[in-house]
Amino acid sequence: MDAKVVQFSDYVKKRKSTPIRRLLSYFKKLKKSGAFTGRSIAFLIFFVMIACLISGCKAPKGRGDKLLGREVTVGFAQVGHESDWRIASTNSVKQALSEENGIKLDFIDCDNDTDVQIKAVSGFVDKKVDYIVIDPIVSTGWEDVLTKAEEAGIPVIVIDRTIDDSEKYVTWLGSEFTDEGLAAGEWLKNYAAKKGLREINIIEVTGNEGSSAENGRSAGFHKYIEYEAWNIIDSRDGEFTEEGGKRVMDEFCEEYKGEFNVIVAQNDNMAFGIMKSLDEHGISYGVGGDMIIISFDACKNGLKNVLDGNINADFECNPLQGPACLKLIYDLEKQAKIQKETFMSETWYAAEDIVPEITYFNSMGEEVTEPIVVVDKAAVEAAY
Ligand code: GZL
Repeated sequence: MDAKVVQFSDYVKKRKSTPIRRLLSYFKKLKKSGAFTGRSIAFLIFFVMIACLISGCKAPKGRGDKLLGREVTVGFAQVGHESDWRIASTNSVKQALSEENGIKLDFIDCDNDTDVQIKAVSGFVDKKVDYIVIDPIVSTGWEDVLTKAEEAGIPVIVIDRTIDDSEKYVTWLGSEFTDEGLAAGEWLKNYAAKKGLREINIIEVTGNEGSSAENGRSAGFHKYIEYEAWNIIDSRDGEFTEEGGKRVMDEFCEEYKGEFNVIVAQNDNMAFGIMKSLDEHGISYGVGGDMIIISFDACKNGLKNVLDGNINADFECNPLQGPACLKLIYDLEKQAKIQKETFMSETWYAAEDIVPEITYFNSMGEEVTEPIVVVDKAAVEAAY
């Protein structure tokens, strides 16, 4: 799916005239007919306005009222604010689900706390919002609160991470995380062959345990560890944060220094913390370094590090889901048929042109060939 930023108005024809415009043109015709003087028409307009105010007719607040015919309230329970990816995701949704587009957004940052997130969703049901959007911190524990939403007749849209223990949501929009892990494995296999690396000894720093992003990236990459008989020395949870990446890499440097030559960071912010730790431990990394670093997300600062040769490869996960989420709400308002799943498009990046493309079997069992894009200044500029 193309992640270009689209405005809500792309989906609706602008109205040619409004009730107010029609009323004013009627008064102009009255004046022209000579039936009423200008002063009496002014009085007439005044009384119509008073009548309108008394009858409580609501002047539309934003364009959205006109576009949707009503103001739609949406509760959004976001994972937190742990990474550049997350900030970009929040901004994309807030920009799309805006008053301008006819949406009243009730946003809750759940700060990576699963209890807070369940309570937030339950609270949205109590508030009788029109729609609920969830980016689930973890993929389980959702049946009860989704049943409550279903019984209240409130459609739930899941974005980014998946819910794996309940079907009580209308649609999911996000990335195929397993493919990200598989693509990283296939890239490393080709890169190691081209570099003549005999030994692959891996340290893995994962994201939030139990999140579908962590589950998918681990499942995909570990297929290659198995196929290629690579050696994985250890794997620990860095919670998708820079501090978490630094903490885990400090531990690994103490426990395994000299035993590993590949580091897999399941997002860029952990890679930033990992690089800080390697610097402190005097360990070189990236292009020409002792450590190969593979990362995920491909945020702007991540791609800057690829361009600078600090990160060898970065597998994009696209956070710009706001416009597509707005489109889903628009379609639901129109009772249009919607897909149960919508996938974002993503790009695979590298610092060097040693592996121009990769061919592998994706999570659907299809053999795919995908380009590896060498990062340049333009790619960094265009990144989220
Ligand atoms: C992936 C998303 C992950 C990102 C991290 O879709 O849920 O969470 O990879 C973010 O940067 O914290």
